[in-house]
Amino acid sequence: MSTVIHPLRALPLDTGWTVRAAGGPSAVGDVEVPATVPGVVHLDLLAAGLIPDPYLDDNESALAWIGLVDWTYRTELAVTAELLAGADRHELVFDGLDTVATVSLDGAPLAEVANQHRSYRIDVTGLLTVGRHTLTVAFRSPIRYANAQALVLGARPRPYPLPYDAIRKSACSFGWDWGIATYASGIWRAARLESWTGARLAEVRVAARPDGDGGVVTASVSLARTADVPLSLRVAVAGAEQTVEVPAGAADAEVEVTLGAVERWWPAGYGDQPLYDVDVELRADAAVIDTATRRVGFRTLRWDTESDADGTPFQLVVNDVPVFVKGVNWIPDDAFPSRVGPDRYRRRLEQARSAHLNLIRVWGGGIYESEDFYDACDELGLLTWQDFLFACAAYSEDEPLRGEIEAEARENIARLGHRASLALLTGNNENLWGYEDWGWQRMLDGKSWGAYYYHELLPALVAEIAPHVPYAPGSPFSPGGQHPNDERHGTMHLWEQWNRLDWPTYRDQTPRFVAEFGWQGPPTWTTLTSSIHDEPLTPESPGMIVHQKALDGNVKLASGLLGHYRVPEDMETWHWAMQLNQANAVSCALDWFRAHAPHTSGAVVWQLNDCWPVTSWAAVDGEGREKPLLFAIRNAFAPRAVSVQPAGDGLFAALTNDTGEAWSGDIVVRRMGFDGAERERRVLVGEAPARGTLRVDLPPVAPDDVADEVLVVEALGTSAVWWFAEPRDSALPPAQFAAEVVPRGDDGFDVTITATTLVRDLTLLVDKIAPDAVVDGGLVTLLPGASHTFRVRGVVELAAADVLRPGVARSANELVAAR
Ligand code: BMA
Repeated sequence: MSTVIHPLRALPLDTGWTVRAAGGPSAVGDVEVPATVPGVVHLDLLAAGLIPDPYLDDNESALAWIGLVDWTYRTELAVTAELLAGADRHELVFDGLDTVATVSLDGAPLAEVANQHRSYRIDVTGLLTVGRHTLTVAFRSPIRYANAQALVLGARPRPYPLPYDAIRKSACSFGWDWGIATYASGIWRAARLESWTGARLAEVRVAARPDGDGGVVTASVSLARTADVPLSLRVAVAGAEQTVEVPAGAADAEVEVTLGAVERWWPAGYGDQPLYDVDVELRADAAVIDTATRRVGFRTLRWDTESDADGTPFQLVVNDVPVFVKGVNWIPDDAFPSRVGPDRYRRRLEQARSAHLNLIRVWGGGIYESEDFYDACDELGLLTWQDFLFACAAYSEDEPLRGEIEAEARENIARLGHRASLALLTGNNENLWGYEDWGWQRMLDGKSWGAYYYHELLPALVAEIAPHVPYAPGSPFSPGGQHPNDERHGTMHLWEQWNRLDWPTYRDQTPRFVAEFGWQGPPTWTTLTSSIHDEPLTPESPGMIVHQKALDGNVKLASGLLGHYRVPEDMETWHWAMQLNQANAVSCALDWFRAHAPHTSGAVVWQLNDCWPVTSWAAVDGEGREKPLLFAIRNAFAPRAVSVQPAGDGLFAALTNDTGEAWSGDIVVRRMGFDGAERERRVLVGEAPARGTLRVDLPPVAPDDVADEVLVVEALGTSAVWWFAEPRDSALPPAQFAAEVVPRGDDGFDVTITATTLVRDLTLLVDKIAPDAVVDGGLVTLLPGASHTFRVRGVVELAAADVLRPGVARSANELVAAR
């Protein structure tokens, strides 16, 4: 007898939802409001006009009650005879529930869930009859649940008050040193009803590897079945295909497809990103009953951690080419991540790529991002480094956490393992370091802290599910078993400069790989003033303090400024000074780390993005506007860059050439007065190999007046300036320059600035001209008589007067007393 098997059908459950408070201190009573799925409660209350925008002023504390409330979502499920016909299994599928909830059908509980980081599938076969059914998802207060669980699991160390480590929910949703606390609840990812017969693809694991000029794709699937029928599995990629028979009863199948010729996938800056669709079909008789597609790229990738004379490198090698990692750390792009769709991911990641970045580290206190994020990374050549979701805290190894962590890890390794961009999985953020240095051991008193996850469970799961993906137990981590944050071994996080020392002390360290370091600065002026309405607005006014989450943040901002600039008296100049100092700090570090390649083989800036409007380490603010820091990264990571660095009593020039072509030529070294007069000129010759760094000792220089001279080094088609004195101790004159604007049709305006005086770090804060305006660069130093052309987009009209308006074209000069 042959069974007729119908293809899997999916009915989206994205309509008709409502949500209401079901318990706890609701400030909106138990009113039922329409709910968006996917989404969270805050966004529904906001859409209903019941709460103000959480991101404005101090609405964060005014809305903290939301996290103490139990929220119940409800919708009606209209079941038709057609829906029931031809399927012997019906399942409710939730791609993400945030977080602790009971799912019920017609009032009868079906499942208890407690993990934001995984999906759920609930069998409702036999419960569905023709007619209307009520589906509810009743969330419990995440704060009250986490507190109760912390009592059950035992107290453990962490740097923030609430026990985010006792619940499998994005750590930063409880607040972070850049993040608003939302304690959100909701059906935060898609939900659907799946109906199928016989079998479906339960898990699809794909791997692609180059093989000479060709490539090999392996697809391994796990099946869910209701019937012991024979099946076949067909896998097609780039015109080649293979089919295997899957005997009745078999739960797994594997297909290998060999391709004669494939193009290699490269990280940004090293080549193109050709991607290939792998189409997987499950068939019963001749009929296709389930399908899946995974996009792959062909590249080899490894991290070289073979110890050397200096310690242990952490050198990325792609397609046998060593890659200097130009990275940024990534946090959720919105404190309500359900709002972030493909366009927003793409825009943010294009901003990253425009700054010559080639790696994005998805930090462990956030989320596993959606497919849209990793799609964009694959397409843009942005390597991804994904932390497993543990951050800065000790985690219990007991149930229910233990089982949940295994389930979420399995699911996400299988989901992401095929990605061309996926370069590294790491066990956690800073937990190995915390265990060593942050006084945890006394507090733990022998209790578990997560070592089992980082050293046993996670590496075993990676080896089982995606053995081709590199794994490291944590960040920072030393591969040879040394202290996890040892400068000589593996990855390092550098925070002392921001916390305690000043930024020139980055030059006291030559780590093998910097996975985190950064400096704070306020968001763009437009973002700041549209989210904080203090009157008067000062660095310490109430809203500014709410939107500054770092421990002693403002004190560190001020003390970090003093070595370089005078403290400005007015708010708008304070804002510029802090943004500039942030950019200067990161420039200093990046130039230094890059100058030491390949001993230092990568620098990952903390952090690319923000999740709301806040003073933070980000380069792009919470409304997506670019801070001067992004220009600093763009300048420092240019494919060909020169910097001047101190070495003992002297100086050296570092010529970094990340292009595939060697460079040779003159290295022109000029000592110049601030007035533009050349005082001394030396010409050296040198060769910067392809993908290499040349370090050249500069002849001794003896400035006549350190406050009034610079050293300019020209090579590689670019140049660098060395300042003998900090700006505040220098004779920088009030900046004088002229602006000329030329329209470029649909492509914005060219703004040419010609300097009369020396102008240091000229930057156009174009958001002050129009909120959506963008400019292609900044932090440009011009010698007297020199000019630079910026491209400004996102404005309809632009005149020189707009650019010369107070507060728009800014420089370091104005933060220095005129002499
Ligand atoms: C590191 C990160 C984050 C934090 C950042 C700035 O510790 O891992 O936890 O936001 O520093 O303090």
